[in-house]
Amino acid sequence: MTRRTLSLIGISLAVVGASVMARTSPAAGTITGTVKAPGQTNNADAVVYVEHAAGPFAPSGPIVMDQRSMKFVPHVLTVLLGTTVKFTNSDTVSHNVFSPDNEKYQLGTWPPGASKDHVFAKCAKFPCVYAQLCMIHPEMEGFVVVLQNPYVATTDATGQFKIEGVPPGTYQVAVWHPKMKGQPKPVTVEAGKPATVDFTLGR
Ligand SMILES: [Cu+2]
Repeated sequence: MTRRTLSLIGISLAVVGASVMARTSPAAGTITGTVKAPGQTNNADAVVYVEHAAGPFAPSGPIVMDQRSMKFVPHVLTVLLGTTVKFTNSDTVSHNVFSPDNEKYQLGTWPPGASKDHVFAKCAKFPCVYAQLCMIHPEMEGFVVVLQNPYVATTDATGQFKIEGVPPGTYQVAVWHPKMKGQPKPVTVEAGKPATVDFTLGR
């Protein structure tokens, strides 16, 4: 093998090395914390999200929102803009799916075991929140929250959340709740480290 061939091999190995580096990217961080929702039954269903992050982001899906035991499951579903949501019916009665919010939709009524897809393709100002209702059962209510990026988590009953895979940077982190409000806060994420932020919601 000539010296020239060897040096070419060296260059291609360096290029392969660089592309592997690019794919693994700098280590991502996490954002964790707690949301308190005073006066509510518990601290669940608060959506904590990064307001804006550099994209583009490709939605994966479809993501299921079920109607089960006369409830929308999950009660709060967060999706990236462009996501297809599959509305399923796991009950023994027919259900309907509609939303009175934003551009509105009425998907119709279907029997147990059937489903219908809907693409959340528009959002003028994030987050776009769609109250998810059923015309047959007025007590049923859920929410679809459409976001600009995938860096989001929903609190459990204790109010804890964990947003994973966030690239290093400084972000505005905001919170949405079905009944209460909170102020966004700046959070700096460092590679491989957990950043923390807490919220106490008000009226
Ligand atoms: Cu129903």
